[in-house]
Amino acid sequence: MGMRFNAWTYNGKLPAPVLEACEGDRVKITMANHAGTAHGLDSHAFRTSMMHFGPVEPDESMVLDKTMDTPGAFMYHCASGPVTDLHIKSGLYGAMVVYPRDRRLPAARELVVVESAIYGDPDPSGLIPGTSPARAQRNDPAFMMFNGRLEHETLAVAPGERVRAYVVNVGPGVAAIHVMGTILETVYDGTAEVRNVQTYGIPAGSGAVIDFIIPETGTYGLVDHDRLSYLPYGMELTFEARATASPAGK
Ligand SMILES: [Cu+2]
Repeated sequence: MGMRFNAWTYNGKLPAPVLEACEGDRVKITMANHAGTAHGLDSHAFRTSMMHFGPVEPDESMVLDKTMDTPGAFMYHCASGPVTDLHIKSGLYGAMVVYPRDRRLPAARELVVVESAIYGDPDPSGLIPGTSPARAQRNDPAFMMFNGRLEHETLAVAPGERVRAYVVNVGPGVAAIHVMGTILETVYDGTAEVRNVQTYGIPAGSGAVIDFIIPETGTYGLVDHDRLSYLPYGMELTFEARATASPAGK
């Protein structure tokens, strides 16, 4: 049985569209509120007064305008005063990637992974009508997911290929990112670089860039090792390495 969720969205997408910029770029984001209640937009990539993040009333818009000075995988989300938590948990979140300007990272097959949760229960038809405020307040998800979906196509990779995941954790809790079948070769977290870790913790509201190398033909799975109970719901990104696939950038 498929499940559907009446999400609140930016641009009709769950998660919201990936925003991409380079370090040193001047970025201008206009958020027009077409909904019936006040919303905002807070990107963690910005160093600016939080008063610029909204909220704005229905039929009004706001503009964020700033030069990006820090590369990384950042969360962005609704900012609506005291009700912000409920707005985020209803679907108003996404990833913003700021690429380094001068530093060239090794060629890799890249993907964005946004971890988040649904805080509502499906009716008999499989429809989750909205976020349960009680569940949201308890940080008590009905289930969790990657990239707003419970079903994922297997990703084809090649033996020896480097994969780079821009991971953003919306929450709740710390995402324990692990790739079954390999070791995380490099994790970029702020200016820190960690090498050869089995699992990397990303707290709610944060992100990291995670490189791993596919060691040989076979099957690999990116999971949250603390959320393996959601595996039956499809909370895994699977990589299939066949000898015939060609690596990215080659
Ligand atoms: Cu909102």
